[in-house]
Amino acid sequence: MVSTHNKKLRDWVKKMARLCQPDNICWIDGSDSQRQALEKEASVLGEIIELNQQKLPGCFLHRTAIDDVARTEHLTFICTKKKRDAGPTNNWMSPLAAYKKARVIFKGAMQGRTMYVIPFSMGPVGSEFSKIGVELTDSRYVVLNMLIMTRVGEVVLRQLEKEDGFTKCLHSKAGLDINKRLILHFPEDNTIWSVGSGYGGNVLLGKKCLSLRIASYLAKKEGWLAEHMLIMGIEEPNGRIEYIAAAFPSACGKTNLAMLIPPEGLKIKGYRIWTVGDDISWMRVDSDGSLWAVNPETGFFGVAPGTNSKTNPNMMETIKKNTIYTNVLLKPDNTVWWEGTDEKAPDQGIDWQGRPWKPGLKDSCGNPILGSHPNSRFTTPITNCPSHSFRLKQHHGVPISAILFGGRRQHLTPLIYEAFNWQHGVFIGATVASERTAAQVGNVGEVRYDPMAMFPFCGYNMGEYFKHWLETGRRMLNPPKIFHVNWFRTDEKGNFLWPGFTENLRVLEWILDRCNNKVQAINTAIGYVPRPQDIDTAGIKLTEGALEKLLEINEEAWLKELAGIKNFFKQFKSDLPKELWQEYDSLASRLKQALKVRTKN
Ligand code: OXD
Ligand code: MN
Repeated sequence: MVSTHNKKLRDWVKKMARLCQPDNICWIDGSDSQRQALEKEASVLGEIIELNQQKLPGCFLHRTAIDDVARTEHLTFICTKKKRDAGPTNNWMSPLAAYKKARVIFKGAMQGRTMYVIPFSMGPVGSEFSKIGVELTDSRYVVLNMLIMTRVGEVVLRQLEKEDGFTKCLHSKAGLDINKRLILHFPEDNTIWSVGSGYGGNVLLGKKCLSLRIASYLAKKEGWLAEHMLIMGIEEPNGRIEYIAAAFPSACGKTNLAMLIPPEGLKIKGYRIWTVGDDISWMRVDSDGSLWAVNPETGFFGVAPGTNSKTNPNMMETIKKNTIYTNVLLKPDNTVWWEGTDEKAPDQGIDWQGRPWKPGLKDSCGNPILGSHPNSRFTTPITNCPSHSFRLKQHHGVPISAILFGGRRQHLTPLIYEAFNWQHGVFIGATVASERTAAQVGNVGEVRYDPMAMFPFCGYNMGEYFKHWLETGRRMLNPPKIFHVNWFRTDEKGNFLWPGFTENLRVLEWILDRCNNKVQAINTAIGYVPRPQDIDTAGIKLTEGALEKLLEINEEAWLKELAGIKNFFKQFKSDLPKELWQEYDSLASRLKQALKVRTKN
């Protein structure tokens, strides 16, 4: 029986129980026995399906409602007293209106159900980096996922007795009705309310809601950074490990990059990758004047389709056990399949909607019916990953040598370029743009600005967020160098110019060489670009002239891009730091100058 002396916590649980009226309250202690009992219960009730335990030990399948398969950004709100504090990029509601609206939906929503109390720590328990949350939920699926993604249970309650505050997270599936779905963040109250959804990104409240939206607000207040970034260590041939953090909008290959296996051509040099995290990085300036980072999570919530032993062999290994699959195809032998995995499609199966499926099925409009949803997922422990870092538990995190920003762009941005300095790097981060993918509701393929890949995740005014980045740079003696990468540039026929995946290590190698002042670069209008000969291409076949094309800068196209940037920036009005307009003007004049020189020649 779990208990706590924390009166604030006990009172809050009672108050929320009065609102939601569950039949029972069950405290999650983090033990294997309790988890196993919940797995059994959820299986009996049909909430999860136990998979083939010989082939996939400890693995289960879950299906969400068909209109509940991705984060619903249009139903996600930042609720601050002043609208300006949420900024122009967030949906806003006043706290009063939001609580009132949600309270009606939460009222009695847990009748006939159990309310689970999940005390969790984002980051190693007791570390200076870490934050504690408590999630109340009526979903066993949420409990089982949180047990993978966060540190849960007694140990957190004991820590909470030494600490003051925690993030109050309330979730109910309620009727899983999209018309009564709300994902509400109250940064001023350190509170999250999520109702009407069962999709991970909306309901695993430690993840996007706490670790990014609420944490970014706390980070601004307390002087650190909460970012949508992977963290990886690259062990160099001399045995030294350099850590980088990288921000990419959803589904740009962040997870694949975080755990890549060095390609054949580079293996001979002795590189090795250490995975610290694939999604979120909390970073602090330490007394050595450098930036240090921890991954607050303990698991991956990865996208299944397209994951295979070419794109991500380490992940294929990771998800063989203790994994919860969501919305993938169920095969007759009780294992799972998704589009773009290694094996060819089974002759038959049950699709993500629970219907009989076979390859080649078409809907009434003639479109293929997929076996798994394009945003189907797996939740899996990071320690299953063969490349997981031995520093995951360190309270101090890892020192960051380089920060990468990236987007999915068919044209314009070169394979890699480097910022002139921190301020220029913040401008590069603030102007990241990417083509939309299936991880978000909306039109796939549409280009949108996604500063620092935080557009959907910044819990306050992004103008203030940019200021915070600039200020953080000023506090560092050894700021990480900042780079921008684009793995997705295509030729005129739409073919990718760069092989990507494991081969991206060739670009990381150049980045490390730049961090260690080992290699020169070309000074261009947009930043430092590699000399083609400095990217090691041993063992890959690029088409004739591909590398030059990948590194090409088209000043005219960039000048057109500036118009889009201007419009994007204008929405922040006086909240946009003047330094970013300075960078904008400098870039414009460098581009015009370069264009003049080019046309003269
Ligand atoms: C995610 C996302 O689920 O960024 O990680 O959408
Ligand atoms: Mn993400």
